[in-house]
Amino acid sequence: MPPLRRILIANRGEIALRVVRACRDLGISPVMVYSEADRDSLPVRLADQALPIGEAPAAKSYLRSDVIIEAAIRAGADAIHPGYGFLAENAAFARATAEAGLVFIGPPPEAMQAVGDKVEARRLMSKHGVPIIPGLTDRAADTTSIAAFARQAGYPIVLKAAAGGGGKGMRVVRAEADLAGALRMARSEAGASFGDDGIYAEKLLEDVRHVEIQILADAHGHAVHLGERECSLQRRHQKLVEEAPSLAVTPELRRRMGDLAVQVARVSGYRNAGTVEFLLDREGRPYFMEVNARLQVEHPVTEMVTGLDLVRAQIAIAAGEPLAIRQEDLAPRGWAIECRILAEDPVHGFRPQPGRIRALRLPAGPGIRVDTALQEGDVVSLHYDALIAKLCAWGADRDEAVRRMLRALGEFQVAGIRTTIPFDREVIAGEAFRSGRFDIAWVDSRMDAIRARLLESDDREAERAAVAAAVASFEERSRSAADASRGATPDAWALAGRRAQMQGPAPRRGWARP
Ligand code: MV4
Repeated sequence: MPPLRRILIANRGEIALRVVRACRDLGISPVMVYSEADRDSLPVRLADQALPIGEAPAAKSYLRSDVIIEAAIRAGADAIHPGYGFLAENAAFARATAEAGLVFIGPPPEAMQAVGDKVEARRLMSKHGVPIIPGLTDRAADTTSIAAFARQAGYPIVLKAAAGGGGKGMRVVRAEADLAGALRMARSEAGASFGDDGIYAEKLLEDVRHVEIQILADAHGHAVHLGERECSLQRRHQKLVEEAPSLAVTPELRRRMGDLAVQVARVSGYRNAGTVEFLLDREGRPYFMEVNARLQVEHPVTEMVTGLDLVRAQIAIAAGEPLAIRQEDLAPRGWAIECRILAEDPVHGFRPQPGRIRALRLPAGPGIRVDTALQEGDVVSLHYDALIAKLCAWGADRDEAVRRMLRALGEFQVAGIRTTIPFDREVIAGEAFRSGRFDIAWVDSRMDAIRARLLESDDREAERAAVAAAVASFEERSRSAADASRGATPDAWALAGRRAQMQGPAPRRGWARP
């Protein structure tokens, strides 16, 4: 297969920029598509070509597969990279891309479908010796089979959508009396969300961590795993902090889970980059949960501890190149942590913070990587995901990664909207994160305490800002009075410079340092 020369990127924001950069590094020409809201965005500016595909709502732009494929043909692209979200795990889009004579940079549609149906996937994995969460391997016709399973396994159980994933349509049932109602609700929710109301049941696992394994599989039957990512720190299925490796994973467990993940890839006919999600119980037993058939948001932490470029690997695999990596050469080096920076206000229930970025200072320096498409003046729109940046810190060990992350969070300033940066500071500096004693329920269980601490530092910052503003205004007035008596007319720049010399930048709400 010939190498790829031009790639259309069917996405936006930081991940579109990530793929533009990978293309540049490979000497491939990047082509962007963009909605009306993203015309002036950084990935659009940095691409060789950019084609408009519609209005801001995703349904009128980034989800229009026919328009995007047409744009790819018109631009002379030979492949499409879907990023994550939008059309990334849409088997019909992958198929239509191939039918248009273009390479889809992702798994084959058949593999997507094999892992997309959770019940089919459970049956397949169970057949091949991959441990699954105890539960049904058939869709439930009514409450009978579920009730029988629950009586034998004990409550609580959880109802899940066969077509689901990522926590959508999940329902915990704590007693048989609640089963019929919960099943009805789960069914209608699944039907409305996925157009498929199939439901099955599992035993509810508690005190568990979410640990996932990154895999790469080429078109020549060779697959490797790149170790794990710890993703337990999340809120309502939105991951907030990820790290690689995981404190809960020993080298033996890494080998074991890695082998399982490679086995999952093999039996499902998987190709390209993918992630196998596990729940890990306190005894260190992994349970297969699902496969994410795409590049993931948190892929940079794996890149930092392996030294690999995952987007480059995706492109090479899609071009038919054999994987040039041997499993025995792979081991995590050092430690990497990612904080997802969201345009949400952590003090007020993570409510969305749309608006214009008035000023931006990005952290940098040793061990720091920032993935963002944000530029000063950009508008964060309610039409899209709240993820505005990913801040990653690498260290030779976990302590160094933590210290660098705290340093970088202190450097990071976004003016104009509130972000989750203060929340990240609380979590990373906290005892639970330092000691590694957290599970998937930790953020929810500690949210009240975290919010109280954020409010406290918010108040302190507001107080400081008010005092500093009063001092600055007083200084300015006495200064201009003195200048006026000498016949000088100080302009705004001179005033600002003088103020900066005396006390640093004018403090503003939302510009707090730790
Ligand atoms: C579970 C579970 C406990 N027991 N299944 C949430 C996302 C989807 N992938 C499956 N999820 C869960 N399935 C059983 N049998 C707990 C979760 C879960 C979860 C899993 C990973 C990361 C965060 C989570 C948050 C809440 C619930």
